[in-house]
Amino acid sequence: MTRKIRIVHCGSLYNCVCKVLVFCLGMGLLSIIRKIKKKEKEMRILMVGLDNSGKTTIVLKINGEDTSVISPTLGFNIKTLTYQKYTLNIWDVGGQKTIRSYWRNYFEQTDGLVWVVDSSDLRRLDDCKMELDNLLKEERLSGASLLILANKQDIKGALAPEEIAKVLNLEAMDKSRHWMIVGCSAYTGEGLLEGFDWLVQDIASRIYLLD
Ligand SMILES: Nc1nc2c(ncn2[C@@H]2O[C@H](COP(=O)(O)OP(=O)(O)O)[C@@H](O)[C@H]2O)c(=O)[nH]1
Ligand SMILES: [Mg+2]
Repeated sequence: MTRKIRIVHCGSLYNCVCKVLVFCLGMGLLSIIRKIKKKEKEMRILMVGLDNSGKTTIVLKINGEDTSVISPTLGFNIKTLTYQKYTLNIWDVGGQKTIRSYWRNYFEQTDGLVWVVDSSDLRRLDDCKMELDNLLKEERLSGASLLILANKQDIKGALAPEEIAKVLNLEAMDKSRHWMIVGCSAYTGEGLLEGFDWLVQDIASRIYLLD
């Protein structure tokens, strides 16, 4: 009887020790990851949106590169750049219909989402709304700040950011989401800094809260 009790007791003690160990390990790992991220002040930004909306052009423009020759992105580009006092790892992923299902491979550890809209492509706005709605259902992106860039404002007939916001029904978005919409042009550069300044500050206020 005593022995039985002892065995049970030992078993639960063993379980307990294991749980504590796993917990400590988890916390240790988490704090190490936090420290590394904090030290380097890194942010992971995912650029998504329909193909031809201007994602690649925007990344080049922000980085001060030539935007005159752009070819469609078939896989993805990663651009690492210094922005204010932060290092941004920008993942620019191809948006063609056939490869949109691969977007999910890039969701992990995303701090900021940039959803780019071609404001002059009125025909595909429904498609754009549907893809954005699907993306925002993704659990792994639930904590990411969302910047919506209403791009190609330099084109005559492009919808203003307020109109794009209406079409995308942004006001109906989950209240916990941090989001902003900005009108921009990857050609002239208008609006890009305003948008990225907001994004970087919003992420910093969450991740680097204890600075
Ligand atoms: N007029 C205008 N054209 C743009 C702008 N941004 C991108 N483009 C053009 O739109 C096309 C698609 O751009 P790209 O960056 O490849 O789009 P992505 O598929 O979203 O990466 C290219 O011909 C660009 O030159 C913009 O702000 N204004
Ligand atoms: Mg591209």
